[in-house]
Amino acid sequence: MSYDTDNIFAKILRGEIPCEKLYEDDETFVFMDIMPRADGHCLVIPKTPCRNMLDATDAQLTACLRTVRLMGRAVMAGLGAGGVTVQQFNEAVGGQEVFHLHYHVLPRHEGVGLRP
Ligand code: DGP
Repeated sequence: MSYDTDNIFAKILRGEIPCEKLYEDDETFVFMDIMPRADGHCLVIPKTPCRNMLDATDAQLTACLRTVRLMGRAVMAGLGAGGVTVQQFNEAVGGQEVFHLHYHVLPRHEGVGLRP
């Protein structure tokens, strides 16, 4: 499967679509999910083209997971979350809707389920 340079997250990276940015470094970018399933639900993406985890380089995976860990620690400390759920989907059959690699970081609180 190829990478579509017109996917929504590529447009966000190019600044063509607005987003609520939380963090960026040389390799990754983090912004709020437009349809949050938990308070503080954000998305971690690589800045370089990558369709999903199946075509990611080791460097892209390492950079993304380092940022996922950073955001996980941040929501535990900053939002008082009791835990963090990390989700990642590959291809339409696997639940992927936007075809630029992304990790969902979902802050969790005791007794509070994820919204649909
Ligand atoms: P999935 O590929 O299944 O992981 O779902 C894509 C996620 O991206 C979904 O939680 C909603 C979010 N999303 C889709 N379009 C936009 C957008 O334009 N802006 C932002 N911030 N999030 C989006």
